[in-house]
Amino acid sequence: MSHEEFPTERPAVVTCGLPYANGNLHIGHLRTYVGGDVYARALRKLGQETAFVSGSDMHGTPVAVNAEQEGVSPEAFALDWHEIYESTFPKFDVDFDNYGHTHDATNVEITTEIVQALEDNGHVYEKEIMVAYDPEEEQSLPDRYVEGTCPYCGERARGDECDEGCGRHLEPGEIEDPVSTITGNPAEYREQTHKFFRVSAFQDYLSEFIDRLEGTPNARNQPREWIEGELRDWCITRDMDWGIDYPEGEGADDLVLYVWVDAPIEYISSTKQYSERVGADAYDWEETWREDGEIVHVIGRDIIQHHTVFWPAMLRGADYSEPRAVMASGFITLNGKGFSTSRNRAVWADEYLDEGFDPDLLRYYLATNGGFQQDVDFSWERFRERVNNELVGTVGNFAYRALLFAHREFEGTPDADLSDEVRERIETAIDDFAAAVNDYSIRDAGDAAVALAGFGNEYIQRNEPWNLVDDDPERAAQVIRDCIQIAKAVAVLFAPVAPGTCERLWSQVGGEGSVHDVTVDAALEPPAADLDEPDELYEKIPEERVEELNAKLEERVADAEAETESDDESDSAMTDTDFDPIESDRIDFDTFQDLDIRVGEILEAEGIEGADKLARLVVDIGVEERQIVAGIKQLHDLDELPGTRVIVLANLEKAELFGMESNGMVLAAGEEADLLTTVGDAVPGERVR
Ligand code: B3M
Ligand code: ZN
Repeated sequence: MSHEEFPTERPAVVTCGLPYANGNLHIGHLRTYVGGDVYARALRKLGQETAFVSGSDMHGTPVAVNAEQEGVSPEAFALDWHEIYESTFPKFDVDFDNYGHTHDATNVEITTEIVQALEDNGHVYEKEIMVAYDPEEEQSLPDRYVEGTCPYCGERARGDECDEGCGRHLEPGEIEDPVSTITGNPAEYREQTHKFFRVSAFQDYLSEFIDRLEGTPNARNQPREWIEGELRDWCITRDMDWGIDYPEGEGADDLVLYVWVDAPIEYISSTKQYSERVGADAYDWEETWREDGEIVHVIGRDIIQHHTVFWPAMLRGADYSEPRAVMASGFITLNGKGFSTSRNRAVWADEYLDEGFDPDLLRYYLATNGGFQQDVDFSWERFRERVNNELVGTVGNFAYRALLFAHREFEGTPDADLSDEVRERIETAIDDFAAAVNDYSIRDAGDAAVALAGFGNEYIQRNEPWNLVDDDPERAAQVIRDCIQIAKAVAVLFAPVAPGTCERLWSQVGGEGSVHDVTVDAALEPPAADLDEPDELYEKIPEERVEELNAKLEERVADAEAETESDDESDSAMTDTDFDPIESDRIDFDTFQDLDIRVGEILEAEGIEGADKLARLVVDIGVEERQIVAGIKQLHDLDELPGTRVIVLANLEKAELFGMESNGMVLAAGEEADLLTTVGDAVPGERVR
């Protein structure tokens, strides 16, 4: 690591905190990934050689506990989510050079090597400790298998983190009044031998490290207290099956590594996989990780301690390079309240795209609606405001006006030299952009580009080229020539935040190749002489859309709450007569007509391996055969189903369930999924009216 300004001569790697492969991604999760992607692209714009990597976090109790609830193996469960994440990120133009996962061979190998190096270098010791144990289940209760009271702040906490209180990492045995999350019974403490990493021995090193660490101020300030206080050693083993085995021959063969050991190592493994793919001449992972490359970690602020205490000590202890910077994002709320997966209080990543919004709009919002370390709120109202005022009003409006004028009046870029005023303004924008990157502020980098477009609007307004074309065509040509250059510079400088729309703008100014392959210098290179007719980059969001989206969200939250309530009641109060009341809102006949309901015949039915409720059906609906995933695995004898007539909602949007496409819905009644059928001789394909 150097502390020279970017760009430096050394390769950089930008990493994003690994998402646990255990559930759906919402737009709040995307803040870190968009942030990392913008930062990696911005570094490249400065000419910095940069790899951008991440991967799925497959191990640990966050995955094991959720897999158990679904009744599937942690491996199958995590792999399914991994595949979903892998395909979701590119849809938001979060383009990792490599996206691996912690259970792949590269990570198992490098993790084993690093732990072995820590053992060999004398940084690991064995100790007998008391670990939580569930006597009824006869099993140890690591991490999320146990809850209780945080010994530091008194809040309710999970076994290894005080996520609602002081945010500290908790060691096994520390949590007070432990309760098993499996049975709800009080847990016992039992003695067990575990491996400990001697973090305490790195105190002097870490005090110096934290002084040189760059990034957002929270990542430097928050850990000081821990580093300068009593620095405790970390238990790096767990008594569970799911994880990477402790290296052989070290006396811990029945234990796996704590998830926080192999998770950050995936940053290295993922970089290595990238090198292996492109060749070490193109990118050498060892130069980065062994010879002081520029390592930048982009994370959520809840995992600062792991990245600024535990991880650098581990890197140091195993002779790897230390991070140059940690950028830790603030939290994100939705309409002022927390996102909640269980209460369906979220805007899901795929839902955002299904609404037909361009990913650049969300990227812009997430990257610039507050400083990276600030907490930000998402609301559709604010989203609309920012899109309409800044993307449509400033960036899009300027580019379209300038390019349309050039196309109509000059059929392209007029033959004139760039004015000094505009050259200097673009140079200032480039300097602001570079300063923002060196300041780890993606918001300022985005603002530098938008401010330049704002200047463009002001410039065109002030010079009124439309009034000059007849009287002073030379001056008109000059103004438009300047404006095309500004549009080109905006395409270059705004590309990290809005990669898709800037690629379009780049081609509208006649840029060659991809805007993502050029550096900031291209902002001042002459635009092409011939320009096609431009189209608009962004579209206004009407107010009704916001109302509609808010209503959808409220309805979903209410549904989720009603569901939890009825689940709570189902054991006691549910009787045969407890049916939902009839909806008071009537629908009109046209709305009913919108439903394309068909008679179908089941051709195949099989359980989906690993999923406890889902079955895959192939249904003939006359016009075509459909694959439909239905939650009927335990409710029907699947072998009996082929040949059964069913009723299918054929124009329901496609969904992906357990990694499988479900194209339509088989209608069924009640808790037991009693399948709807026909009593006469309607054939598959017939519409239900
Ligand atoms: N999987 C997710 C979290 O705690 C965790 C990050 C690992 S980064 C090496 O936010
Ligand atoms: Zn606490």
